[in-house]
Amino acid sequence: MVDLPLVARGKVREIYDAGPDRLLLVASDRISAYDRVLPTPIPDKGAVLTRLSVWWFEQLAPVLASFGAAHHLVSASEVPSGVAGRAMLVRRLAMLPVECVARGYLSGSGTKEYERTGSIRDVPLPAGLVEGSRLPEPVFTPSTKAEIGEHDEAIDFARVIALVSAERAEQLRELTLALYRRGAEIAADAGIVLADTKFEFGAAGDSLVLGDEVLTPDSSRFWPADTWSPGAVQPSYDKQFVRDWLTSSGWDRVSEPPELPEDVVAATRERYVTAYERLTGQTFA
Ligand code: Q0T
Repeated sequence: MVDLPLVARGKVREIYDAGPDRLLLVASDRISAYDRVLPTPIPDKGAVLTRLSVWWFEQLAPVLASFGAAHHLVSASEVPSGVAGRAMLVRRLAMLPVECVARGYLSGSGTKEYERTGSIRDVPLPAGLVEGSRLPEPVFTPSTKAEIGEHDEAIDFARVIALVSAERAEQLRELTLALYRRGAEIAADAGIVLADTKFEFGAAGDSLVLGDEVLTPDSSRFWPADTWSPGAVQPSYDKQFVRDWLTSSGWDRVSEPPELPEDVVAATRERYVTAYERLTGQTFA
């Protein structure tokens, strides 16, 4: 499909060497659930996520510019024909060793941390919050990439400083929160709660460059705004049909995951396309 050297393979995407200062990021149609890649692809998922990412890079350009930063996208059209529509040609960067997560809502590991400490990372929070609660202010919750198969490891701000310098750590936190706020505002207009999201940055001299894919359902928690109701785990905008079906299938989450039935695949594809169309106001076609 691509006649370039493979640099890295993730659960649902691949990275290829596209020249000394270029990489090709290819999004597959694979889907993961409960930390496992399922055997059944979701048609067009890679294309939807790529087009969504490209659209977000455009939306976020003013926020990036206000920080003297940029994004890594070079072209989504000048890509090898075998992966047309689901690939991005990007600037090759020196990636910073910090996963920059912003959370505007309490969920998952954030809820656990809050229940244990009353804070999230270095930020004290009011009492009485529950799974799904909106936070008074979005919080920067960095992590470091774990070994393959492991979950990312939460780190405090002091550890970010130790990894990238105080000046850069501050910059990462402020830019991450600014990007999250803008993303959440745009998502809200589309009836989608952006609960949290993860950004990855590279450095180009003194400036930050936003890399990776951005604000997709694979890098973020998207919740339908109309059913948002704190107090329980919120349904996922994109993967809920898959999770519900896997749960009802009797799969033990240990053995090979089962093939998804056609109607679950179709409903899930529809969710990805609808998210794209609602966010961008464009038809996916
Ligand atoms: C990267 C240099 O591990 C990753 O993906 C697994 C398939 C994430 N990753 C990103 C890079 C990027 C980007 N994006 C870039 N622009 N320059 N490296 C490497 N791994």
